[in-house]
Amino acid sequence: MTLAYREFNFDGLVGPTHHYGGLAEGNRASVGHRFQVSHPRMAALQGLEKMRVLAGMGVGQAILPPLSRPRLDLLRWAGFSGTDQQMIDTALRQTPSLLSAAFSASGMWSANAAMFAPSCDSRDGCVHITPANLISNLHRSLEAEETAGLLKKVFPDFALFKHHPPLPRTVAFSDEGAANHIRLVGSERGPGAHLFVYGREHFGSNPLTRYPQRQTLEACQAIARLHQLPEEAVVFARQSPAAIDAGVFHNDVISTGHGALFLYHAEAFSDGRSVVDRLTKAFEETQHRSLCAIEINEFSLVDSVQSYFFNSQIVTRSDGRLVIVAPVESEENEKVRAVIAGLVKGADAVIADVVFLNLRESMQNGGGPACLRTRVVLNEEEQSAVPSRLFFSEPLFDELTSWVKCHYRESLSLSDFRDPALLVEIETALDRLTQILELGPIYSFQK
Ligand code: SUG
Repeated sequence: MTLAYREFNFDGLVGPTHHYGGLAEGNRASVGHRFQVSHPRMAALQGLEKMRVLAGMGVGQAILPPLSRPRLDLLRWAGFSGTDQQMIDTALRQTPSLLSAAFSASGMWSANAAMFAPSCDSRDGCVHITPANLISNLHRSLEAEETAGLLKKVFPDFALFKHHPPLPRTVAFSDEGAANHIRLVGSERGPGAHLFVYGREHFGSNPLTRYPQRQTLEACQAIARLHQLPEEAVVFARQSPAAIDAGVFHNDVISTGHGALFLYHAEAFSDGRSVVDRLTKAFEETQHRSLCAIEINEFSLVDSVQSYFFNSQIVTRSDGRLVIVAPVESEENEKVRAVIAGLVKGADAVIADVVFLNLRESMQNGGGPACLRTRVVLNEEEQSAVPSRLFFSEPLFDELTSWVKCHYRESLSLSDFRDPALLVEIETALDRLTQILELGPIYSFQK
């Protein structure tokens, strides 16, 4: 019997402490908005609206709850002592960035939560999940263990889902999850072909870059092995140093793909010609059809980072046509807008339509549409093993919208972290959320 597979976008729900810490070096938006006032309520509503729009097109949509913040254990590790309140006050005075790291809502960018391999792709027929260790940034490294625990709740049948631990926390295995991975596939039943993108080779020589090279080749190779992907279906590619220095901190800021379509900027990769040749060969040999690889050179790396065009989501709507879901920043950039218009022009265009979404609150931290979701391809048996409330529905959207409006602050700045009422508000909100999602206690404060 051939199983039907469906791609789901699991979007990270924006957490109540969404703020701008300027914590991510090499991510221009993050650094550029350091300590500016954020709007958690609006951020969460913008994220929910994206889910509603995608679900409305017939795209598989599900939700991942936020991680619990603040992580006051970080402050204790760093030598602060006294009551929670005293630690927060002292940290704000002495090292506001560390305090910001403890409160970071960065788990919302679920593209960095993990890498997944569908069961139709792996040799053992299991769904493989490796949470990202995210060691390149302190605030993000705090996510790994919690994400691993959360994913075990979301994908609880260990006969179907193989949960690997995050890769060892060392520079050799620096891993940022699915943001550096693209699965391309010729038919919905799979198996697919896999592009893994890295910035640095631990056991090799590397070009000098001003900004961090977050993903290593060794991490990519380890995941391809752990996930039991056939060698002929896997391609490893190095990001171009020029892209990293233009602010391309993850590959999903400079190339993207869906189905048999691969869109990439001319300067995305080192030796880009060879990358596309290798990918085309791997795709054609494993999928028995041709890859539609479209190179974009009509705008610069700078335009790519400013517009976040490549961080659009390309999705299949219910009539089987592709739609590109782009951030409004792409519409505002004239050159990018012209390229999009060209892509969707004509009845036989590869992409049928474009939808622009306002995700500015997340964008101001460098998180576009594709950062807010991770793609998980599941067959029917695997879908039924996921807690059903996590799948998007209009009633759930209404409930979550009221929940956000009731519990989230309209605005936040760093000094608000001193307000003891905020900690109570967060716990009340997250406690209520686990009831709405019917997940039982998942947060440490609930145990
Ligand atoms: O890791 N920003 C995130 C953005 C992640 C975007 N994800 C993908 N491209 N898939 C990062 O750089 C900023 C947090 C702050 O500065 O407060 C931050 O972590």
